[in-house]
Parts: sequence; C-alpha cells; structure tokens
Amino acid sequence: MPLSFSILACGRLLTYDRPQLVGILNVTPDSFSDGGRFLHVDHAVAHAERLVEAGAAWLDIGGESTRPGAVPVDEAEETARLLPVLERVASKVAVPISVDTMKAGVARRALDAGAVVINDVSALRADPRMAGVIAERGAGLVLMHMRGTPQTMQQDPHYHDVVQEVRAFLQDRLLFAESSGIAPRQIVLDPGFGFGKLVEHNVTLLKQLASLTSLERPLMVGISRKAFLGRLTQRTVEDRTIATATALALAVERGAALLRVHDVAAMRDAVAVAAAVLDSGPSPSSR
Ligand code: HH2
Repeated sequence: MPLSFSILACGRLLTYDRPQLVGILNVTPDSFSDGGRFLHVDHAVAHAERLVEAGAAWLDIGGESTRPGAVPVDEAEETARLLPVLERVASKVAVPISVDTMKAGVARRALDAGAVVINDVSALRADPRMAGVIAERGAGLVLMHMRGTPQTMQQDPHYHDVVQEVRAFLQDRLLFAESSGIAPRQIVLDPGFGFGKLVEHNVTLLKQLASLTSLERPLMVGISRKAFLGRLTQRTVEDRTIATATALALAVERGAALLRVHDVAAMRDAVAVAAAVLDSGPSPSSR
C-alpha cells in the first residue's frame, strides 16, 4: 500500500510522502473536547501556530460543533466565529487550511479568506449549493459518512454490515461529486468515526479501514478523543491521549492518510513510528 498521496485544492497540488496530521481548531463554545477554549481570536491564532510548530501539515478550523445533539448555528453566527480567526491564521501559517462547514455560504467566504479545502461532514447533502461552490473554486473536499444529522445520529444507529454500508455511501457521494463537476483528485474520504455509530461499529470500521482504500482516494480519520475511545478505556475526554495514539497507529497501518487530531504534539510520535514501520519494506508473509 503506497504511503504517498496528493490532493488538488484551489490550484495547489498538495503532495505528501507519508500520513499527515491535521490539527483541529474549533472556534465554538460547545465542541466536545476544546469547546470555548479558542473563542478569543488571539487565543485561537496562538493555538493554530502551536499546532503547526508541533507538526500539523494542515489545519481544520470549525465554527459549528457537530458533536451528538449539538445545537445548529445559522450562517451569520458561524461566519462571525470563523472568519476573523481564519483570516489571521491564513496570514500567519504556511500550511493548507480546511474549514469544517456544511454551509455553501460559509464555504465560499472561507475560500475567499484563504482556506483551500472544505471539510463537509454531510458529504454535500446538507446544502444543495455546496457542490457548485467546490466545483467552481476547484477546492479540496472531504466527504464524510454520517448516519442522520448531528442532532439525530446517535439515536439507535444500526447497520447490517457497517463497513460495506459506509463504503457504498462514500462511493455514491464520490460519484455525486464527480457528476457535479468536482474532480476525484480534489476529494478525501472519511468514514466518520462517532457519527451515527455505536462502539462496536467504530471498532469494526477501524479494524477494516483498509477496505476503504480500494476507493482510491486519501482517507481522513477523525478519532481524536472520541466517545468510543472513552467507552473502551473508561477515560474522560482529557485523558484519552494514549487511546487516541493507539487508534491512530492502527489507522495508519490500515491506510489512513490524514489524521485529524486535537493534540498534534503527542500524536506526532505515534504517526512517525507507525509510518516508519509501514515504510520499512514488505510485510513478512508468515510469522
Ligand atoms: N469529527 C468532528 C468534526 N469534524 N470532520 C471529519 N472529516 N472527520 C471527523 O471525524 C470529524 C469532523 C468532531 O470532532 P470535533 O471537531 O473535535 O468536535 P465538535 O464537532 O464538537 O466541534
């Protein structure tokens, strides 16, 4: 399995020779892990700079929480939270910036302000204008699997075969994006850990992540500090660093390209070791 990958984003070909860390910056009062910490622009910008210094190859900035049961915000509120931070961060860091939004209007303004990738956790379903904005601007796009909406997704999620259903969904959204004029080279796929999934669904998806690599697009994985890791370890959100590092190493081994994390400094080592082992030649065929 090759470790290298590339994404076309607003005329830039982002090319990487190994899996990369995406640093999360939530400018929201209610995100499950860092909610309320970076509402002040100066704090948010300082945190973005720390993430890049620690090794983030990419930053993902969000102005609306998508945790289970989160209260939706309107476009004006999301834009007001996001833009002042995005503008300052884009002028200070050299790494590409994605914006985590489901709204075409927010995406358009974010792309004007320096973002080059839109991370749409609804996979182009929430706003019918989103595909047009991405196609017109040639932006990078993350398509993520979610069952329902953040408000409903944890109400009794069930699957016959979670891996096949997530794979079929991502394939369908990839085809939809293509039919809307978005090139496959612009697209990253994400199985959406924690979005309408029970602990066993998340564990199965992680175990069989490699079966999503046949879709031939880079895979993003967002497992940082998520509730299923808390359920497996009985740890609180602040205390899930080792669980996150372990899950990340397993994800890299199974083909993950972009690891969306809160704690870049800690996760850098996990990804460095996992990538070096993967890169060290063919696996033995028997023990
Ligand atoms: N997870 C969250 C938000 N956005 N985007 C992608 N592509 N993949 C994910 O797994 C993902 C995501 C939820 O995490 P976080 O941003 O920390 O929390 P909140 O949604 O509460 O702001």
